[in-house]
Amino acid sequence: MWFGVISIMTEMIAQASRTGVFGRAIDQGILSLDLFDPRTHTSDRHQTVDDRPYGGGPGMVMMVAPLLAAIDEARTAAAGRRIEAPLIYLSPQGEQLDQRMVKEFADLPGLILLSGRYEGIDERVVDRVDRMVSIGDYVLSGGELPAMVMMDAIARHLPGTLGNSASAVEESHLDGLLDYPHYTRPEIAGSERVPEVLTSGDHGAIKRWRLKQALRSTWLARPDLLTERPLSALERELLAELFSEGLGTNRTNRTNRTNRTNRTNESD
Ligand code: 4FV
Repeated sequence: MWFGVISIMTEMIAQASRTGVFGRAIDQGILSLDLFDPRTHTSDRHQTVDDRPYGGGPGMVMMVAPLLAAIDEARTAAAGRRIEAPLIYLSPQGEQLDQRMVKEFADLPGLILLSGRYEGIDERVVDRVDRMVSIGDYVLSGGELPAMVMMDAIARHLPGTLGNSASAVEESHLDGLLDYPHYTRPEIAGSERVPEVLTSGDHGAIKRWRLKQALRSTWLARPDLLTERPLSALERELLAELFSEGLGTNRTNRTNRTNRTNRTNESD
């Protein structure tokens, strides 16, 4: 998969793309990244890419010409690779990014990500993008972090990116649910012992326990995720078990940590 990122802070993206899962995926040739800086499409010695907003008001707005030139450069690069790469503008006005959208993008040959700065970009450029995506209802100082969030999430779905494909498979099984709790050595920390099932070697029981815990934390912290996701027979059975074990009663204090303590002594 190919990513073309348009940004006046290309170093930020370059730095992040040299580390972690994403950096390894580039080294392994699973994905490639090109950066396009609108400043390289300016003719004044200050390489001006922003100007004051028409109608007044605070801050600056990114200008049309340098952005359109950078977009053309990115589209030419995509054409050179014979791939269709939709142009995505990262903006709080966009569709909310979620796992479903991430998987949709991961099936594409490439994406062009437009990262704005200042108050935003001239609306005549917004009119030319294929899609707007938001990573959340808050205002950041630039679109670079959202672009990196998106690329990191997508990269995890590309075959070969995650060390062992098992985690990708498992990640897909628990799709739409919150994660189950993780434990590692030592087996006993202070007075807290790792749930016995996890040291039982019984992989069927471990898989069942983990699904049950994922359902439990999803019910407690994000019940909305359960309403929009079809439940398998096993998942319905496990939820019934959880309710019979009192899950429903402590819905009031969904996320306060105290009710996590009775996790371990739950029947496995
Ligand atoms: C953002 C978000 C975001 C708005 C003005 C960049 C900033 C500044 N992008 N999800 N939330 N963008 O806050 O995607 O130019």
